[in-house]
Amino acid sequence: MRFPVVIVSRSCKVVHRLKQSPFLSPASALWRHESVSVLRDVSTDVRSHYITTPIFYVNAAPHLGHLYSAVMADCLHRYKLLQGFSSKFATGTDEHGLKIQQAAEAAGKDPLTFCTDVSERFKHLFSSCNISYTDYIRTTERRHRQAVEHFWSVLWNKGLIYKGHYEGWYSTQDESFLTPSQLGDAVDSSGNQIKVSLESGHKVEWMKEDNYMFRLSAFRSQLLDWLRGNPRAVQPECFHQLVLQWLQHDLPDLSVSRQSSRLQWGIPVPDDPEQTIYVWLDALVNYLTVAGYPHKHHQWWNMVHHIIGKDILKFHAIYWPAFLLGAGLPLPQTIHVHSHWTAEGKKMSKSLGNVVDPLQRSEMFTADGMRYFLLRQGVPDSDCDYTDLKVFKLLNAELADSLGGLLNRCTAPVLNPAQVYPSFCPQSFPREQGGRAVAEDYHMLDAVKNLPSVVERHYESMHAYKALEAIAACVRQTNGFVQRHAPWKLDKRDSAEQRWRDTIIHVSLECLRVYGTLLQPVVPEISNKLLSRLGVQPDERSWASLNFLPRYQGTDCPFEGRALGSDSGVLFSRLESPDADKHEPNKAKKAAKCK
Ligand code: ME8
Repeated sequence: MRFPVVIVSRSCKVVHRLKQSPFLSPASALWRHESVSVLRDVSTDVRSHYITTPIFYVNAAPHLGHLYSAVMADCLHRYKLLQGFSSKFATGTDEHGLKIQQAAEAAGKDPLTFCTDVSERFKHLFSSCNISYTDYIRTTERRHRQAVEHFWSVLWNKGLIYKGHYEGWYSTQDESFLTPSQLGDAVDSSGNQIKVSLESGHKVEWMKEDNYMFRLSAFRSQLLDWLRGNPRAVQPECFHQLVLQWLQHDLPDLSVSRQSSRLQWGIPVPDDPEQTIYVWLDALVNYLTVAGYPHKHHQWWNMVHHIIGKDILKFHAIYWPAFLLGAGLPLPQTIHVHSHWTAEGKKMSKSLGNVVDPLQRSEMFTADGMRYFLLRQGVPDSDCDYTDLKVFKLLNAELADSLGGLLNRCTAPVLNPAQVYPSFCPQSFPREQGGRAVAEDYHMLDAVKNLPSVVERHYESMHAYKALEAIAACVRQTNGFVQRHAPWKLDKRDSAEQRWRDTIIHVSLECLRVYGTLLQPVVPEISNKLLSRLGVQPDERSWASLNFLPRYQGTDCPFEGRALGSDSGVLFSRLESPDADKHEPNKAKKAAKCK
């Protein structure tokens, strides 16, 4: 069997070209900036992207953090598709290991039935929230067992796994080995002194076993080279630095099996039923299983984006690349790390009883509402706090009032009795100032023209909150434009006034078309409703179809004169909360240092 050469640097070739904005008129050149247009080299457009979430433990019900990772990955996947790439998007459940074995015992169920029940709850949550995964993997599937067995055999045949002895601390809750410097002292609920992991707070136990070891120590310098040569391999930057810092220390070999007498619920080591494969090795290989490993993974194992929480960084940025290097497989393109959600300022935990149920919240605020909130308020670099009040405030302000209000104004029969995309009049809104448009209007046009490249940059780097902040600012500008010119006050009997009124609405609908297109990865249902109302057909919703306000540039607009869609319903219904108006509005968080 042949394996491809390890490719450690595979940055996508993108041709950047500075271009004069068509919206720059000489009269206003001083206060407007040049826009940057990003042109893709067509030879790279055929690349296939593969996007993954962690596979989630089935020991407990899904919580808000799980949905957050899935929504982030879904946003990236939908964005790649809109850009014309092919994209595979995998999520699923991690079903082996001691922790699951114990949870099934406690529930009085056989492990597989227990896993199936909880895995179905994840599936239900994801379908309720429009998580458009293309593959759902369960580690108890046969295809996965075959992939893990093959992967193990490759490492074994290369002499990277050897029979040894492990003695040290182990956290079952984290399924992780810890060094003494990672431990702290604590007292359990019965008053006993215990050792806990400093990072997770979970209890650790002393473990002493004969088992198989992976030669992790042999990969330290290769890992350092990979990270130094690929400064964007782990994002955001603070997490990249953290991994480099970890690698300054010795990297001991890693125990990759447990005695079957202790752990039965897992995949047996090939040719040694006395040992069960370590759950993290088992779990990480899921990414390869979905890609078609061991025989058909090449198309997808080429541009891999892992989305993970900060709690599992060590497994993904040290163990996993070391396993892949050992097996002679390419390393991921990017590991996108995000921080955690807390609830009312506290870590979410079953014992505190403050776990936010994402399914119940998505029923309360709608799926798009929760998706918008998580991506608008979630800042990957630092922890974010969840409260229901923040959700009410944000969704009412930005989805119901600002975006919904704009659509409603521009499509209301009183202003648009013909229910069409009206005509643009170049004399009313000329490229040089001198018509009815004022300086702020040109400024808005520039902002909307530049918006796709701004949003593209932020979606690429998984800073959706910055993309949404930029869109929300443009929506406010367009509302300002309509308010400033008050088209409802223009004289209906005067044809020049009518042309100007139609132009105001045409420009506003063009802005809305851009917002609807760019918002598709975040709020697919709302975007669909908005674009359908504007009469934009499904094949006119891609990134390539954006072409904002062509009539201003002197070319034809395919929408001009077209009938609006018939669904004139409310875009997003205002949410009612008794406390919502008592508090000051919360501003979206800005990027902060990693915490
Ligand atoms: O670690 N805020 O599964 P897991 C944000 N099975 N995200 C959170 C979060 C929070 N408070 N809590 C959890 C496992 N997450 C392994 C993964 S992958 C090969 C194996 C999200 O059920 C976040 O993505 O404990 C975190 O990394 C993941 O859920 C952990 O899920």
